[in-house]
Amino acid sequence: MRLPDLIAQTFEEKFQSKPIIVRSPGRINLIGEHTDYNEGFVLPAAIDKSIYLGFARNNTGTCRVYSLDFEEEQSFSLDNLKPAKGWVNFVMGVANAIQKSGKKLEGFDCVFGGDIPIGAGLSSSAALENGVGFGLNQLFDLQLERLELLKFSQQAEHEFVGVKCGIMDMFASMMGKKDQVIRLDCRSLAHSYFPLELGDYQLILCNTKVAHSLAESAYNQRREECQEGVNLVKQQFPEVNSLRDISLPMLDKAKGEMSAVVYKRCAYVIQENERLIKTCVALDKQDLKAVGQFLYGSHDGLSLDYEVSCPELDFLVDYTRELPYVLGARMMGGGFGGCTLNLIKKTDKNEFIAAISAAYAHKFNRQMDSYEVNVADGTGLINL
Ligand code: GAF
Repeated sequence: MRLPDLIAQTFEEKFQSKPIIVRSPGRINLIGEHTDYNEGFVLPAAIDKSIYLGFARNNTGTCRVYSLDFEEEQSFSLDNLKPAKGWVNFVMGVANAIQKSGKKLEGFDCVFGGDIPIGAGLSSSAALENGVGFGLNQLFDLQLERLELLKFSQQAEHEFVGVKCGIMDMFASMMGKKDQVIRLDCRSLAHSYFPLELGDYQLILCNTKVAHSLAESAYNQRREECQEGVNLVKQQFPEVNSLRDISLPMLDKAKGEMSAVVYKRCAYVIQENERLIKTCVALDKQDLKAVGQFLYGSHDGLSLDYEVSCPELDFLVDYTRELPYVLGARMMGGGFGGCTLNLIKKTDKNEFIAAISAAYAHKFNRQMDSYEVNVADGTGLINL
């Protein structure tokens, strides 16, 4: 049975009413990692792996939410919402953000489940938050724009989940368009779409299947380190507001004031923004070899300077470096586990997956997963 049908069927069994069904996708990011919260650029896209959610009003003050994947039901009242434990925070966080904006919610039932691998760095949490916002907007006719909804998703992440994430994941999931990559300026939220034309090449994700526990604390710490760098550069260049405004020569002028760690974090972000701009030029010229080199450059920066990689991710990227049919690879997302993104020749896909899976299993005594991803539309209603 297709996932949306399964959601509808489960909903009717549990709650005895017919739901509306929302699809909300995960995302990939071609390049531009840890640049979003530094007001830089990112190059993500929504993918064909999604969470599906069914919603109906229940005419009470209580919300009942069932997770198909966790086989667990949670309920909460809309009065005085507070962070709790586990996945229900993603739902409550969005409901809370909507209510704080002055919009009125009433009791609802929800069933959700999906095929975005959890903890793989494909933004299943942003997909869920966007799906909740989108569904409640429809259900209660709140007249909220997509841009408002995705900001509520980010607010939920900050206030209920405790991760001070940037805007990239929710933006890509909500605003994605089939076969198009989004070039997003995370300062102004100005964005443009362009087709991802990879010719004989395609993107394959390799999932390390590890999620090191450092991820959340290190993420917030990186944000603080970047801010510390900005504050120090600002003493000499008062016009500076974020790393986006800082060039390497400017950073170098303040180098004596900052720790070596803060310096390399900031240098990475500045270089990653430059790499992204060059990647757009290379994509425009269909120069995929150059794109591949920028992917490796991004990985090296993330691993050595930003220090958000891990042995499993490094191994998967290093393994590809000598393979003639791989143009580039890098870790993707927040880091400390999850997936690598690989630009590989279509004809060598099977050989690639077999070889890298065997090498990974041999090295870590653990199986990796691999996925072909296609670029898909963002969050929306679907008809069964
Ligand atoms: C995570 C965050 F949620 C994003 O905002 C972004 O910072 C990313 O890590 C790193 O680029 O996915």
